[in-house]
Amino acid sequence: MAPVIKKPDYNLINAVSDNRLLGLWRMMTGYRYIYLAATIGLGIAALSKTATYLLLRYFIDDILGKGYGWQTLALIGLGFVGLALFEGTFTFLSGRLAAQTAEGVALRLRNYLYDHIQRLTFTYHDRTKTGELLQRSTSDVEAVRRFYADQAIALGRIVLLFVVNFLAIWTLQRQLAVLSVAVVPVLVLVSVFFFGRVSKRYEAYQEQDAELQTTLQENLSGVRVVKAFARQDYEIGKFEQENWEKYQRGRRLILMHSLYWPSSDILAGFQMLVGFVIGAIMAINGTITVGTYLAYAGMVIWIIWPMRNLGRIIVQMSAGLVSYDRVCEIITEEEEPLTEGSIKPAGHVRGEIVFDNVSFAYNGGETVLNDISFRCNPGERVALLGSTGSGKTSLVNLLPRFYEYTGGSITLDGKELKDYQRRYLRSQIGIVEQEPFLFSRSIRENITYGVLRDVSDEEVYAAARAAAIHDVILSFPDGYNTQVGERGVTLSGGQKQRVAIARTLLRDPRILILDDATSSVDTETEGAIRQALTHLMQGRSTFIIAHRIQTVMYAELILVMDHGRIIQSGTHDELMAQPGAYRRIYEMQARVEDELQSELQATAD
Ligand code: TTP
Ligand code: MG
Repeated sequence: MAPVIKKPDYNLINAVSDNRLLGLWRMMTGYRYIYLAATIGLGIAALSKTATYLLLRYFIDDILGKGYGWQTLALIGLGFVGLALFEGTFTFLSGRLAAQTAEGVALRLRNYLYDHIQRLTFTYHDRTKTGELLQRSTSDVEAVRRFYADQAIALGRIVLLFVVNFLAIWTLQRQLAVLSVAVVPVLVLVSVFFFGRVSKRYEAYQEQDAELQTTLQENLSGVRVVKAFARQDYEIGKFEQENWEKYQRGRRLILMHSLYWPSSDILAGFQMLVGFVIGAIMAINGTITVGTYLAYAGMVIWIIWPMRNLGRIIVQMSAGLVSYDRVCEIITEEEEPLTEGSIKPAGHVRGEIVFDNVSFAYNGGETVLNDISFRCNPGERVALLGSTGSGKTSLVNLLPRFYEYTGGSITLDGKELKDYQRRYLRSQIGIVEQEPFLFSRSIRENITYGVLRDVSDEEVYAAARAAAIHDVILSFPDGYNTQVGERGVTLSGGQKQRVAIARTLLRDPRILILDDATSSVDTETEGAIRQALTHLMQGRSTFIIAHRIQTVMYAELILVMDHGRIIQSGTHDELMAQPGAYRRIYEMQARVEDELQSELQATAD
């Protein structure tokens, strides 16, 4: 079955908002009732706790020593047990429901981000570090998850405990109630003060974390280069420096936390002390009963301690909010519109391509292509030859609309390329990249990558034969099931290129782009591939980028490029008939071949 590519059912773009709390609220769509249930569970738990203290007061003041029978005492005992069970059960339920919400939101967020990142433009990926994306898709999502699982629910708990216990004390004794919340405004002020500071430091910390991830990720991908250049010490030093910076920023962040704790502790402790003492005096004077005093002492703890936690929660929440912003930055990044454009023919393209005065610049930079004009008739081969950096890759990258040309026009079958849907175009164009990438999957999976139908072994073999890789694959112990290591390191460069050629051929594209596809292959194998391709290229418009004249000489049109311009064009014979770069390259390569031949002769003799 062909995999159906579908967007996650929920579009998170709605959740992007300058008001972060509103955004987080929208992100909860579909889980709000569960979260509401979690809050209600909390409320019931809070009520049970308070009821326990009220029962205690009733027991001491109205039952104890008043000559009630054992039945009454047993009933009160049952009441205590029941309330404790109630509280425990609902605290548990509430935690579970909150976790369900948090995990659900995080799951959706991760899926969405992954999906979204797949759809971003080449330009975005060019300018974004992989480590940054990794960090935001993992660590920042985790901070958002904790926001729902721990912080938001804890905040709800604090508010509920506060309200319930305050009201309960209020019914017992109003002055006491007012007294017991006297420092709360100060606590809140202190929390808010730290909140702002922690936000900033946390943001700096996360940024550095992303930096560290990038360093690590690049180092691991480039491990061969590092070893080859014996730059381990330098790389270790660089990592240690980044790590040290993270440590410093982490310390500054923790400092804020550790400053907050003692200040809130002092305030809370002071508050309780005063409450207890004044309550005790009232009890001694007879203003309140002993039972009321005990109940008050119990309940006031559940006002003050959670309040003291308020600061910590608010401070941690700031992490969730900052991470929310960082995640939103990816969400708001525009996707590459794959299905935008009016042209999406039902069948295949013919492959008539006309460049008319095309110019192009990467991302608003200097132009790397100028005045490019040529025509490729359906089924013809166009060869691109030119020094490195002359713009060959850039030119062919315009065809699948990886990047948009900035001037002139390109038409495909007579219609402007910009009007074609990208997805359609890419289904018609097969490209063998200059540096092919293989996945850490089996060779067969790599070859059939991107083919949305069942493929028979015969088809796979045929493609592999054409790429002159079939016999090599069979020589591996597991044949086509051989796993390709991370980045295909178990294959040689030339073998990777040939697997990539097979992968492209299997897709049977109408337009074929071979960007230096045989650069890592020896002359003999290249000859074999060229022969097989000659057959396969028939009926397809093909762009061949190569440095060897032998590879390009049979093309119907040869373009010689230099500094982003076409300096010569024509067939092999036409170009040979005139002085210029092409003939120079030809003669040079011929001379090298000759010298090689005669040297071989000399050694053989
Ligand atoms: P390329 O088009 O990559 O040059 P090339 O393919 O002819 O070179 P080679 O034979 O080595 O493969 O580059 C042309 C210019 O464009 C060069 O100055 C680098 C620049 N460039 C970018 O700025 N961003 C890109 O993504 C690429 C591919 C090139
Ligand atoms: Mg190139």
